[in-house]
Formats: sequence, C-alpha cells, structure tokens
Amino acid sequence: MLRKTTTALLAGLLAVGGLTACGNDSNSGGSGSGKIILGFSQIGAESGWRTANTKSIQESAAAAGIDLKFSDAQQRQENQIKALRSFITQKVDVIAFSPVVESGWDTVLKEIKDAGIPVILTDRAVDSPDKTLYKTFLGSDFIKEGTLSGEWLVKEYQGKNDPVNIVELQGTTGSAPANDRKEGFGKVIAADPKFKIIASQTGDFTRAKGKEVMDAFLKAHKDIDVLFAHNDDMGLGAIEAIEAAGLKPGVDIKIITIDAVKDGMQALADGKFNFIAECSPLLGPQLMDLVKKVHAGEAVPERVVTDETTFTQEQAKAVLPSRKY
Ligand code: GZL
Repeated sequence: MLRKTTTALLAGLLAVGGLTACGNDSNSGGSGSGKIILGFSQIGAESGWRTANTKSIQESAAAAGIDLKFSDAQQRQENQIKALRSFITQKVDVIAFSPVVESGWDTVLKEIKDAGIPVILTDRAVDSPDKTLYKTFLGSDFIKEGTLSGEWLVKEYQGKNDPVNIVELQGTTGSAPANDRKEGFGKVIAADPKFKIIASQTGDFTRAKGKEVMDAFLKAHKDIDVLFAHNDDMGLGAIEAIEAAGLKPGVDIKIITIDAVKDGMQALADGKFNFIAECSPLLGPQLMDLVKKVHAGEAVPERVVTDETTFTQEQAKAVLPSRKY
C-alpha cells in the first residue's frame, strides 16, 4: 500500500514539475532565461546610416537586458524572409525588422502572426493592407524628409526664373524611403515649372553606386544645376564623380541629401553639400521600450515617428563636434 501511495505521489510531483519546466514564464523568453528574446532582421550594412542603426539596436538591447538574435540580410529580401522564419522556429518572444522593400511580406507576416509572435516594423514600412500583421511602425516620416528637401530648393531659387535642372539619385528601388522621399520632393518642386528633374536613377543607397550613376549623369548632361540624393552616402559618391569631372560640388552643382551621418555633415560643413534633411538611425532605445511593452501585452501606438531636423552649411559647422553618428 505504502509503495503505491509513494509512487502516485512521485508521479504527481513529476507531472507538476514537468509543466513548470516546459511552460513559458510570462516574463521570460522561450529559453526560460528570464530574458525577452528579440529576433531582429537588419537590411545590411549599405550605408553609414545602417551601420549607426545597427550599433544603436545592439547597444540598446544589451542595455535593456534583451537577448538579441540579429541577422544581416545583405540587402536581399529573400534573406530577410529566411531570417524571419528562423525566428519562428527559434520561438523568439518578439520579432522586429527593417523591410528592405515595401512589398512581398504578407505571407511571412501571416506565418509569424499564426505563431503568436508580435512584430514591430523598424525604420521602413511594408505595404500590407492588414495592419493586424504588426503591432507598430517605428521610423521617420520619409515624405516629410523629401518635402523639406524640396522646400529648401524652392527657397534657394526664389526670385530666379532660369530653368533649374535637377538629377536625382534614388534609394533602393521599391523601398519606402525611396518611394516617399521622391514623392515629397516631387510634389514641392511641381509647383514651379522652372524646376525640372532631367534624370533620376537608383544608386541603391550606396556610395559606390552613387558615384557610378552620377558619373553617367555628368556624361549625359552638361547642364546639371542640382543633385537630390536620397541619402548622404550616394551624395558622397556623387561628390567624387563631380570633382573627377572638374566641377565644384556645392557650387557648380548644389547637393541636397538626407540622413545627416557624420561624413555627410562634414561634407556640408566643407561646403560640398548644401542642405541635409536629418533621418535619425538612433532607433534602439525606442525599439527596446516598444519590445518590452509589446511582450507584456501593453497597448502601443500604431505609429511612432522619430524626431528629426534639417541642417544648412552653417548649422553643420556648429553641431558637427557633438554629433553621435
Ligand atoms: C532610412 C533608411 C535609409 C537611409 C539610408 O530610414 O532606411 O536606408 O536613408 C539607408 O542611408 O541605407
């Protein structure tokens, strides 16, 4: 009798123990480590902006005690989709990513939703109509960045009636920043027919491609007045092409860019850029705050817009020493 009772008691204890051991404590990641596990799919390392963004995310995760699973997609959507699926398999607590392009995410986002893992869009947006596929979108207002760039140009040429020939280095084809910056800028300059975009092509947000495409623009057009580059890195590559053509960047060809990374701000302070609309990469702290809230089941805003400003050459000279990225 005694043996039976002991066995039953032991079986009961093991069963309870088993439940606790494999159940997920509401405050810990799948590993039961007590830490939230965040899977982050990063686009790549294509620009100074991206490098600063990665540093901000990695440092903020460590500071927040969040276990970060980080993957670099080398700017390829298929690599991001693979990484997102691996996060499902790893049973991470939260998934965040910067979608390299706007389209083609619905299927994998539905798989993540079916797995019960919340998603935070970081930096760039997706064009999925189903807003239940992600909890929030943290990032800049790219249309505003384009608008501010156009407004500076309109002001710069106020009272002048000669034609203003513009060439445009677009960001990655199909990406939210490229689409939206082009839209914002184009809407503003459309108000005055003297502004004409005589050539527009992607430089994929990289210096090398920016130089290559600007070189082609210079060979095809002898009357370029302005370059609008969707990021500093392409603008910096364009400077090399402009100087190789014997022209003075910032003087013979005015240059407007977006980001305000250190090298871009240096070019602005040196008079080789004329205007920069800031796009902050320092999203890490806000992202980790959102990760904790989302993991705890707290409500978060559908959209979190990052604070940004703009810089002229004089302003760049003043703030350059204190820039964090
Ligand atoms: C914008 C970001 C863009 C930057 C580029 O938030 O996605 O990608 O403007 C970067 O420098 O490559």
